[in-house]
Amino acid sequence: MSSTNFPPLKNDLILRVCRGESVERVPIWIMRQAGRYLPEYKVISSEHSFFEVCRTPSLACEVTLQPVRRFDLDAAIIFSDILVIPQALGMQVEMIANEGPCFPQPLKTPEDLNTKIDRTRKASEELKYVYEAITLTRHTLDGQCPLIGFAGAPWTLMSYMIEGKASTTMSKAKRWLYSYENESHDLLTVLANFTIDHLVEQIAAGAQIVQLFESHCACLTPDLFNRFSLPYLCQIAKGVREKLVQRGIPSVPFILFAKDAHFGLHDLAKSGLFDVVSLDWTITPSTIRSLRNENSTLTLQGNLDPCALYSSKANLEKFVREMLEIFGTQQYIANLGHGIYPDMSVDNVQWFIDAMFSWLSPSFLM
Ligand code: 1CP
Repeated sequence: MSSTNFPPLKNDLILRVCRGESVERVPIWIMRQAGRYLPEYKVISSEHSFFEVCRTPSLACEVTLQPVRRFDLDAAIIFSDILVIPQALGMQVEMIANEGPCFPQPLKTPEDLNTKIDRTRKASEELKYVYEAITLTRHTLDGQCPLIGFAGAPWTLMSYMIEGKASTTMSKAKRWLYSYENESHDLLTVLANFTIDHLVEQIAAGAQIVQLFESHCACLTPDLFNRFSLPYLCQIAKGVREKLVQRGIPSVPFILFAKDAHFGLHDLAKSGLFDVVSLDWTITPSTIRSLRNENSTLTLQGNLDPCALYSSKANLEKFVREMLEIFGTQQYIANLGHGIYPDMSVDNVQWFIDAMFSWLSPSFLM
């Protein structure tokens, strides 16, 4: 299937917002919109393992389309996982039902960097299945809405590779930052370079936006964030753009989600490297206003507490109104402050989307 000649886009609202253009309505998509809260996803995942779905383009395409068939969403996100990168570098990753990812042989000492990771591997060879899924999905979407590609940021990947699974303290991974500083930078550099190639290949295959997830900032001090996360986020944003220029591929909007990195948001906004900064639900209205002042071209995304989806329809409408009062209706993409949980109801997701749809930009109502 060709990664050119894609069907024309019928809904480019989110792309216009990312470019800072004025829009008639706030676009909306939901982090982890494809997943276990959808009955149709549960059918597929009862028949196929998680990584089998990721590795089979027709299944990944089907699961990506499920939420956009059901809801009026303004973007689809390709079904994959951030952990395909450690896998591609040679590490074994298992997905344990109701628990999450598990690395049976995590990195324990810096010597493991020479034995458990194969630096010679290339994204273009190891992750072809992701790019095939993107091309197929972009054709099958038939221009309904743009397709988002994504990757996990280096620190988040490094923390899984060392912890071996989700952790609240991240103390094993943080031990590396304090005791093996050079080796930590070595690993983060390998991951950043691989991530650049993975995002460029996704764009070459048809992704129309990319989002980088730095999900594990909550355990970092501002100093650790400045030394071990921020430089790599910036390196990736620059590196992707440079490689796209070299390959003659038009650039696409870049969204950064650095969860719990409140101490780093101003630097991220000021850097001018990201078209969109996605915010979690802990961010205060005054921080949101100051980010807007910091960089007038920046689009913000977020930040409803996912647990607000447990509330009544009337309360959800109130939360949406409050969000719009804080963010405004321009340079803003409505989303949750993190991914949706498996026990959330599809009706409440519908109410959230309906509530967003009922708010049109005042300038377009005149
Ligand atoms: O609609 C979509 O967003 C689907 C695509 C997607 C994305 C963007 C999946 C499918 N995973 C991700 C990103 C991802 N994966 C992140 C970054 C976003 C975030 O912070 O949530 C992270 C940290 C992971 C790692 C991961 N994979 C977790 C989190 C575990 C933890 O440490 O808390 C889990 C549970 C997975 C498995 C997974 N990935 C995706 C799905 C639908 C699932 C559930 C698997 C299942 O069916 O049981």
